[in-house]
Order: sequence, then structure tokens, then C-alpha cells
Amino acid sequence: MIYDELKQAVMDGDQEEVEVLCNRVLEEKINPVDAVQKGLIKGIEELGRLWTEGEMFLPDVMMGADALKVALDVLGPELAKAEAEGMKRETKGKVVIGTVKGDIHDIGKNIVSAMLTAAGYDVYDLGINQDVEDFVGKAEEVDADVIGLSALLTTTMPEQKKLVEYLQEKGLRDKYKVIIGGGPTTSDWTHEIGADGWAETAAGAIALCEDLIA
Ligand code: B12
Repeated sequence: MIYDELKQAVMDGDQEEVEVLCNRVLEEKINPVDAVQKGLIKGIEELGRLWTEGEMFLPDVMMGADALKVALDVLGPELAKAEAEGMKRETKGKVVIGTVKGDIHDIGKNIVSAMLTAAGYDVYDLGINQDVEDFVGKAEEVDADVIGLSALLTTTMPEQKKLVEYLQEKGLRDKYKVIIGGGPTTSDWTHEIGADGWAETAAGAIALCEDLIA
């Protein structure tokens, strides 16, 4: 099964194999969203589990993450098309997204960015390790509708709260919808910090934007 092969290739950190398999996904017209969700993400999650249990080391996880990036490079354009099918292509709104300060995890954020772009949003992806001022500065510059913050560490989640507070201080809170995500975040945390929405998956992030902008 190609999904298992994709999972294994990520776990092996085998970039060449990942590239070969992703090209096969394209040739055989396998749904790229399934390839990501049923194969590639499973691989990085399993690596994370083994790492937590002390059976793998951080470099193994880093190699898996690099392999997953190769996969997203190959599948990116098709991922965009797949998500866009059945969806209208006009611009639905502007989203400024990034990973919060102190945090360098970006795999999930990149998937969310790619799928939002595909779904018809103008996405301004700031990258990793971004200050709240950078998010708000960009949002002001491009007149964004939504600000999306990804945090994968319990120690960086407070940056999401900081952004909501920063908007309040500047009198800009009502101007933007703030959405948050990333491994340790929850719906409860979203309410606690006064953000507008949370999603556990990239597909959920799209649904969230549709709801909030509508
Ligand atoms: C890959 C990985 C890494 C890679 C990151 C590579 C990269 N470029 O991203 C590397 C090896 C570099 C790394 C480093 C570290 N990591 Co790390 N990492 C992981 C791992 C294994 C997987 C994360 C991942 O990519 N998941 C797959 C993606 C697709 O899922 P996701 O990010 O959650 O995103 C989905 C949703 O959350 C949502 N989403 C994401 N963002 C957003 C944003 C919005 C707006 C919305 C709506 C939705 C949304 O949609 C996404 C798609 O479905 C996790 C364990 C795990 N199972 O999660 C640990 C984990 C997150 N890491 C951890 C730690 C501790 C670290 C380090 C501090 C380790 C160290 N001692 O150096 C450093 C952090 C350095 C730093 N300052 O950031 C811990 C965090 C513990 C905690 N709760 O605080 C975890 C949980 C591992 C563990 N069990 O201990 N890591």
C-alpha cells in the first residue's frame, strides 16, 4: 500500500524514496490529500512517538521532517488543485499565518498554508519564530481578514495569548479574526485566550475560515 510506503519512507528519513513515491502518487492519480494524511503525517507522528519513548533520537525526527518537506514540494501544486476542486477560485479573504516566536515547527503550518491557498485564500506565510508585532504588522500592511498562529510547544502557546492582548492594546481586536492551531492547542485554550477559532487539521482550518469570514 502506497500510504504505508510513504509512512515508512518518512520514518526512514529517505528523501529520495519519498520523492519517488510522491511522483508515483501523481502518476497514479492518487488523491494527494490522502497521501499526506494517511501516509506522510502518520510517518512523522510515529517518529514523534518513538522519539518520546526514547527509541529514536532527535536527528531521526529532523530527517523525517526534511523528507516530509521534500514530499510537500512535490505534492504542493497537486494538493492545491485537489483542495480547490469543487471550490470557487475567487479570493475568499486574506490570511496572515506563521509559527509563533520561539517555535520552529512548521510542517503543520505549511500544510495549512498550502491548503488555504488552494481553497482560494490569499495567504501570507511569515514562516517560523515570528513576533506578535510581525503578525500584526503584516496584517495591517495587507489588510488581512484572519491572523493564524501555529504553536507546537507548550512553552510557546502563550504567544498566541500575547497576540490577542496586543491587538486589544492597539485597539485592533475587532479588525481581525484570530485562529490558532498546533499540536498542544485545544478548543479550551482558544476560549481561554479569547481567540476566534481553533482547528485540529488543515481541512478544519479551511472550514473555520469559511465560517469566520462569511
Ligand atoms: C517534527 C517535529 C520536530 C521537528 C520540526 C521540523 C519542522 N520543520 O517542523 C524538529 C526535529 C526540528 C523538532 C524540534 C523540537 N521539538 Co518537536 N516535534 C516534532 C513532532 C515529531 C511532529 C510535529 C509535526 O510536524 N506534526 C505533524 C503536523 C502535520 O501536525 P501539526 O503540526 O500538529 O499540524 C496540524 C494541526 O495542528 C493543524 N495546525 C497546525 N498549525 C496550525 C495553525 C492554525 C492557524 C490552524 C487553524 C491549524 C493548525 O493543522 C496541521 C495539519 O493537520 C512532534 C510530536 C508530534 N507527534 O506532534 C514533536 C514535538 C512537537 N516537539 C517537541 C519538542 C520538545 C521539540 C524541541 C524543543 C526538542 C529539543 N529538545 O530541541 C525542538 C523545538 C525547537 C523549537 N524552538 O521549536 C515536543 C513538544 C512538547 C510540548 N508539548 O511542548 C513534541 C510534542 C514531541 C514530544 N512528544 O515531546 N520537532
